Amino acid sequence: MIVALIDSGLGLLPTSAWLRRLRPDLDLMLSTDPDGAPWGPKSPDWVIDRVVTTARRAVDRGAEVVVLPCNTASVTALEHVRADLGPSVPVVGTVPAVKPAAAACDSVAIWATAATTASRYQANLIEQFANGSEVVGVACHGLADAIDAGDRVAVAAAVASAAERTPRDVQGVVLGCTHYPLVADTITEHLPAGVRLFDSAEAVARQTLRRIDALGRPASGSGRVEVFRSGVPGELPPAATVFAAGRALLAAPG
Ligand code: DGN
Repeated sequence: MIVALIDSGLGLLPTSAWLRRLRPDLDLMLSTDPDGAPWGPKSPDWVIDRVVTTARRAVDRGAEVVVLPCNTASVTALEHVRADLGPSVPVVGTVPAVKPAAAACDSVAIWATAATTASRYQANLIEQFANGSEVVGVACHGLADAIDAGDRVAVAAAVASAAERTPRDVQGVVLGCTHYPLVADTITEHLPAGVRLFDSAEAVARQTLRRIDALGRPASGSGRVEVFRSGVPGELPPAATVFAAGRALLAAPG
C-alpha cells in the first residue's frame, strides 16, 4: 500500500521516520515543495490550492492514504483535501500537540509558523485543551526555511528570536511545525533548563496506521520510498539524499 506524505519540505521526515520504524514494509511517497516553500507566510487560498492539487496527484499515482505531516497545511487545507478526495481515501492531518503539553505543564508556548499561529484552528485547540494552563503562541519566522536550507546559522538566529519571545516561566514548548523536531537540540539549548518539548510525529504515524488497518485491505508493500516535487516525480535527489539531509540536521552540533 502506498502512503503519501505531503509537506513543503523536510518537515515530513519525523513522521516518515516513525512510519518506517512502526511498519517498515509500507511504500512511502514523500511529496516536498521546494518551488512553493515556505508555506507558512502564504495566503490560505494559495495553501489550499497547492495542497489539494498535490494530494490529488498523489492519489492519481496510486496513493491509498494521504498524510499531511504539516501543521500549516492541516490547519488550512485538511477539510478541503478530504472534500476533494472523498470518503474512500483516508486523509490524516497534524495539529500542534497542545493537549498532552497542557496536561503535563502549567505554562506552555506553541512554536509554529505565522499561518498556524494566526489560525482559528490553533485558537480553538487552546480553548479546548488548555485545561487551566497558560498557553501562548510564538510565531517562528524563517525557521522552517532555514531548516530546509540546512543553514545552521539561520536556524540558531530564528530559534534565539523565538526563545526571546517565549515566557521565561514556560515549562513546555509544543513544536507546532513539523520541521522543528529536526533541530530539537538547538531549541533545547536556547530554552531554560528542564523545558519539555512536545511534537506530534509519533501520534500522527500511529493514527495513520489505525486508518490503514480500518481499510481492511492488505497494507504490506516493499518498503519503497519515492520522493516527489509538488506531486511530480523525478526532479529531486533520491530519497536517501533527503533522509541524509534530515539525519545530518539531527546530528548537527548546535
Ligand atoms: N512543516 C510545516 C508545518 O508544520 O507547518 C511548515 C511549512 C512551511 O513551509 N513553513
